[in-house]
Amino acid sequence: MTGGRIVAAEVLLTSPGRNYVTLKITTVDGVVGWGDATLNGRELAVAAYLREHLCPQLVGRDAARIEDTWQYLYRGAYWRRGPVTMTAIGAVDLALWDIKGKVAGLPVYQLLGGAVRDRVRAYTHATGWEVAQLCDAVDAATERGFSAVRVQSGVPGLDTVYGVGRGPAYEPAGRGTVPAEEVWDTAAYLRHVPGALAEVRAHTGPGLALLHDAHHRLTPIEAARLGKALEPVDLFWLEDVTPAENPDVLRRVRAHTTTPLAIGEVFSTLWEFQQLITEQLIDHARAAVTHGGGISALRRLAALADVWQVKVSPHGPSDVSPIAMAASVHVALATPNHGIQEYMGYPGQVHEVFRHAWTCTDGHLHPGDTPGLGVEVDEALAARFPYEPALLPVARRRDGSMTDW
Ligand code: GCO
Ligand code: MG
Repeated sequence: MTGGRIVAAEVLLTSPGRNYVTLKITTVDGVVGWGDATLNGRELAVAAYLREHLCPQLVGRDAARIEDTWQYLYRGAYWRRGPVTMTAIGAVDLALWDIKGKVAGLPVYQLLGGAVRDRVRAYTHATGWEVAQLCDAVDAATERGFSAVRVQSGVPGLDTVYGVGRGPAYEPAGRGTVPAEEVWDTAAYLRHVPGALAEVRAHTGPGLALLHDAHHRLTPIEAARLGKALEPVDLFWLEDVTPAENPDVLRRVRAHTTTPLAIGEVFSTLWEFQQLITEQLIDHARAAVTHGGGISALRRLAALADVWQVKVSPHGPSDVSPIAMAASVHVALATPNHGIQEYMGYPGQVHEVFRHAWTCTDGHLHPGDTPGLGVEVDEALAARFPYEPALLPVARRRDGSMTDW
């Protein structure tokens, strides 16, 4: 049995604490595959892309032909690449791997060649407006068993800072149809962050892996300066130092600092990574499994990255659904040059709507041994949490001009 023809492809929207878009593919044999199609703040664009354009093409296709379907949808779009297209293709790819695993009676990592490690190292987030609070949050993470923690601190004079929440958990997307506006001041950030992170390092001692996300906000020379200033902190990585559009600028950053760099959560295809990898401008490729075109695409990225000693360390905030998290962890378990998996955790009843076999214990993830991806969606429960518009914030400089959030 190979899985048979696809007889239905449907899109579900649910919001158990935050919005998720889910693709459900059913075969003639009654096998169901699940894919994550969530693109934070632009959910309905992907839902429409799937419903209007891809689902009708999927019905009647052979569910077993994963790579052929990927090529068909990618090349067939003509208007290829881009986050909406690639998230939709990624969702289809995940659902088809889920079906293949269920038909074979094997977890997806076995189909990818089997485990190359016993468990997948994860990092989680710690945030604090004040350094003391941040150190407490780091301690809370290490008490949960994490050996790697992303640290984001408040900046004096700014009321809102990327990555730092007002409540117990940080969730950037805000409800409503108009985005929240934040004020950003790079000079204040650069004055404060090296000292704040040095205090965190003094608090933790040398062993703990510390990560920091600059969230696309710096110019090349500012990024170089920050990387250099952070060298004594011994970061595991400094993430998204410059905006994603121009990879060439990373050459300047690299010329000035040995702080490891991680980039790629907003990338959609292998080609956006090509120069960063082949010129060794980054140390970690941060693709998200769905946003980057699925398991099939992430494996291609890992193969290219391996040649250049770059690690693949996928994106894993709360907007990467438990289905995509499962897919990411299956790939991680079976991929030699996997680096680390981000695990932010999930709000609300996400774990009940998406019942998952993957586990996060002692700072490590494991996909479990359930056939397929190992996630089943409780559709009745999902229906009790209807989609509500939510958007990521936008950012302005102190003079009111727009900048990168
Ligand atoms: C990360 C990311 C996220 C993004 C979010 C946007 O490294 O986890 O930067 O926090 O901001 O995924 O939707
Ligand atoms: Mg990031």
